[in-house]
Amino acid sequence: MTARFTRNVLHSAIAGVSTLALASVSLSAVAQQAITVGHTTSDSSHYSVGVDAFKEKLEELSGGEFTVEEHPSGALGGERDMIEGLQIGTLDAVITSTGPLGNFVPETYVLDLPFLFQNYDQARCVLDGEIGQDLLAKVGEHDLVGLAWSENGFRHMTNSQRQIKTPEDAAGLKVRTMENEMHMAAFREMDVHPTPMAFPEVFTALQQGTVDGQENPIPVILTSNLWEVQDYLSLTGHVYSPAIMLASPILWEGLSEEEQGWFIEAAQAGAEATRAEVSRLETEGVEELKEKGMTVVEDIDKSMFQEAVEPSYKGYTDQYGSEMLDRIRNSDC
Ligand code: EAX
Repeated sequence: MTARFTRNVLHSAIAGVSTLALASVSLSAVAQQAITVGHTTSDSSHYSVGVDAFKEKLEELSGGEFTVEEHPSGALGGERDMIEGLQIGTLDAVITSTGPLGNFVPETYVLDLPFLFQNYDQARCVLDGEIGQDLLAKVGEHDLVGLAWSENGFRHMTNSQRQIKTPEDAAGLKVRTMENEMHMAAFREMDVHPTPMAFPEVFTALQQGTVDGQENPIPVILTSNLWEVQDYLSLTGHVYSPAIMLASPILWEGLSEEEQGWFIEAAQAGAEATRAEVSRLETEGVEELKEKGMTVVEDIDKSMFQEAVEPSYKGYTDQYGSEMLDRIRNSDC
């Protein structure tokens, strides 16, 4: 074989290899897909801890085929806006409380009833069991994809006017609530004036005195700096606030079965991390809020609040029946 021929063969082989290498590099660059995940709490919140864990697990399972872009602090709108965004495909995934979810999936309203769950273990047990899985399936019937139940936490009342020790102390206050008819009905039973509002508007509304108070779990009160505009915190724990990681059906339909499995496993990893952070902040966070100057009422007789809001259950069962409520109450969780 002449030297020239050998050289030509060599050159074309090198050219071939480099083209192939270039193609594989560009292919892998093209193949990597960034998944946008929105939520309303800050990038130091319990949801953000969950996004980090979701990202790590999804990148691991997909070998880098998928990566995650977090959009915290309501950058993409309130929870209701973002859920609507999933349905039309303007974002890929959301971590949201169930606050506005009942407007899309009425079956989940049962979870928002006050004092339904007595503690975290019971709530997590129900959501991770058959009842929770049935409700995730219901989410799938409403143009959304329920990836996993996450957690917001037990909600407590804050306000700028006075210490709340009894339902009577709360009467007359204008309190921001989520856009959730179960929560609003419960507050009306205490003669509180519920003012539904998307979370991104809450800090300013409190700062300007448009509302006197709001109610949220410790992690939200702490990491969204609500202590800057609220003087009093009462550990009412009046309702357990589930969170849920939702995906857009448009994203979902484009995934293979294997890829869908990766998303579910990664969402579960995220939920686990969020729950651990909620548990940590449920205790450490109260001390931090005291150090930031909040007056914290801890010795609350919850039975007084439970009795006051009990009549709101009738409104729920009149409209939605008691089947799911009975299942939860009779569960062995
Ligand atoms: O999900 O709107 C609320 O009060 C929620 O707790 C908040 O957006 C975190």
